[in-house]
Amino acid sequence: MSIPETQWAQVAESVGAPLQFKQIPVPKPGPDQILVKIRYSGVCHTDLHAWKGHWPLPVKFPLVGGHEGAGVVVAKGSLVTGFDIGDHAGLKWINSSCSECEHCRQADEPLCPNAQMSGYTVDGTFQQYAVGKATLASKIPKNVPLDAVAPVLCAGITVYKGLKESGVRPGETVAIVGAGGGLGSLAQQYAKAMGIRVVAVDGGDEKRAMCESLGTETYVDFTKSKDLVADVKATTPEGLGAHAVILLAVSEKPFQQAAEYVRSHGTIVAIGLPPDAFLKAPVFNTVVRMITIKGSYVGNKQDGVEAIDFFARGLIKAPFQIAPLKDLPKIFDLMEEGKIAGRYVLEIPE
Ligand code: 8ID
Ligand code: ZN
Repeated sequence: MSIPETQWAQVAESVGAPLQFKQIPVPKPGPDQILVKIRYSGVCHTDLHAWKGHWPLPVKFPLVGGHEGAGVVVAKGSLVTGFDIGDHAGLKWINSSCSECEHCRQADEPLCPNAQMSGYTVDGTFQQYAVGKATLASKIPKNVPLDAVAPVLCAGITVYKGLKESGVRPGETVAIVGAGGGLGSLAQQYAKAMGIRVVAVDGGDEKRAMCESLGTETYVDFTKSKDLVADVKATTPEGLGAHAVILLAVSEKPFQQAAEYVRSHGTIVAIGLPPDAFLKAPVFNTVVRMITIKGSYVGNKQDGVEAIDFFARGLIKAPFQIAPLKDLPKIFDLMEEGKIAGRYVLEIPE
């Protein structure tokens, strides 16, 4: 397999600078890395946060974003044993971790203080060829379509982990806030596959139609509801509230509101990362209703294996639209306006 010296990539020179679709060098894999010829890459709202410098964590510039990259292994370092040339692989948000700190030893590699993130601290998957540490890359079975599985590599794994972290059990009800977005569409599918009932919360009729097509029982439109708390509670058994709330929205309000419609003894899991936002809940109600509020951040290697396995068994079917890599700026515009129902997946030129 011949690997070129240069390749097409979407590059941001500095925070918020117009993206440039241009030729850059193809990276060479280090001893513990694989080089993946990316075929498809999902576009996550995190990529927009990175480009715009929304978070209190420095971003590398010039930056090639992207962390839902699915493709084919075309080269590997001398220490790599887990992949052969020609295998299908996924590059995810956690591109590498130290393997030696307590978090890594406990298989919590996303918490490693020295972790590198694809499309944030190292170049990601909005390019034809990208590198990642082999032991953190995902194996993708050959019969799994690379376009549809791309969003699973961040969105799918993250919501699957979040559902597990919530402790919600089969038969119970989860409120998914931001259900019409990329993470939300996958969260509905994982919840359904896990036997969990869903109240979808998002805005607009296009997202309503998408949520209904995914089999959600109820959709609460935050742009139309006059009393969101009452509307969410009314859909839950005995009107007592959702057993768990998965917060995926990119706005602060639901992060303050969830404590009002979560069920007593229920759990709120914050996953969305709106800039400069705070979680706030009244101490009295949190105590006397025994509410748990926690964060959840991507997933570890095993979460990745399990989430991809759900997909490979045909249990996860979330809508996605395909666009060429050169259209990334248009997709970021749509995302910023909240106009994307589900996920966009970029087709990377051969
Ligand atoms: O590991 C993590 N914690 C992790 C992993 C991946 C992504 C966190 N994220 C973060 C992203 O950085 C982003 O902040 O999750 C958030 C959602 O990512 P996404 O699903 O890729 O974004 P999207 O497709 O734009 O969907 C967001 C949805 O939120 C809805 C929008 O309508 C959209 O459908 N929404 C908003 I904005 N305000 C809402 C509200 N008040 C709302 N839905 C309900 N109520
Ligand atoms: Zn992501």
